[in-house]
Amino acid sequence: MIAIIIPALNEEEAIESVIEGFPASYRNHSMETYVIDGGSTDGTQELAESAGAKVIKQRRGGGKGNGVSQALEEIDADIYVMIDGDSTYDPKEIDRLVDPIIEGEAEHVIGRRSDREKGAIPRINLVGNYVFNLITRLMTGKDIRDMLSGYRAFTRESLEHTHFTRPGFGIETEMTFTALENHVPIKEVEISYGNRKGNSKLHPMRDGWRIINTIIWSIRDMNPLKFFSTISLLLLVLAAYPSYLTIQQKLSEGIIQHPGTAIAAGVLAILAVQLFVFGMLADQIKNVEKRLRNRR
Ligand SMILES: Nc1nc2c(ncn2[C@@H]2O[C@H](COP(=O)(O)OP(=O)(O)OP(=O)(O)O)[C@@H](O)[C@H]2O)c(=O)[nH]1
Ligand SMILES: [Mg+2]
Repeated sequence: MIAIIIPALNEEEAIESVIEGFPASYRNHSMETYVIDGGSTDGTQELAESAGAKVIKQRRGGGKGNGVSQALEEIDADIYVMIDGDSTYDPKEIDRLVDPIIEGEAEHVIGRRSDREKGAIPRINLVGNYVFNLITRLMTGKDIRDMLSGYRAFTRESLEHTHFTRPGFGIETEMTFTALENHVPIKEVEISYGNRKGNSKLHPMRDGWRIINTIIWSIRDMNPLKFFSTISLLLLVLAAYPSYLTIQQKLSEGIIQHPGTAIAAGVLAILAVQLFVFGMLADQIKNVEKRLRNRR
């Protein structure tokens, strides 16, 4: 069974067209559409039901992330497809996401929004997206171009060992990173993206900050050594200049005239070494965790 999961909060202008856009079955798989409703006060719930979806009421806190994780716990399916309820993604492109799974090419497929209608993603979000994807590529070495995309498909098996904790718009980041961390075969496919109907629930600053947080903690959990040694390296670079000044003074004048500079250099260097050692320790803890998990 393929379960379509649509998180929705006050999407009465768009919800029907999203639900009705999906076929009743796909390549011998039956399909069921679920709307996880975050407490809509407009006609979203009634319209979703009359369009043929099952409506699940979000019990757990607010935010898209809480809604999606509740839905994943309550719905049992072989393949899950997640799509926004604002009519920005095209249900007809479901084949692009699900085919790689059915054909055994991937277990987590992200729709890369490459064919975009003008203005569909505001400029500030485009800049944010670019930076977030760049950091992710640098830190994971994987060719991820649209990790924040809300249109994706994944298998039930790929969710093993996952437990989503991000309440709001960090959920996509968390999904991408947990898939990478658990070595789930991941693939991006090109999809189209249009202007939304109704009002946005995304606050670029607040949600951008949450996404940065999710990225930072995901990288720490996934690769603690890389995380801590990157910070350690930055501190060493910062320590280089005061160290240079101190050595130069000592060589040219025989005494250190500005002890403050020397202390700053020393503190930064010690911090750098400590963080590196801390990273090694965290890496070992991570290895123990992995071994325990594999034994289970
Ligand atoms: N269940 C649930 N769904 C939510 C909640 N907040 C937002 N959503 C839904 O999550 C989906 C994505 O939210 P959007 O507001 O479209 O966010 P976005 O796609 O990043 O931004 P724009 O489309 O550019 O406005 C939409 O279908 C929303 O209705 C919530 O608290 N609970
Ligand atoms: Mg949207």
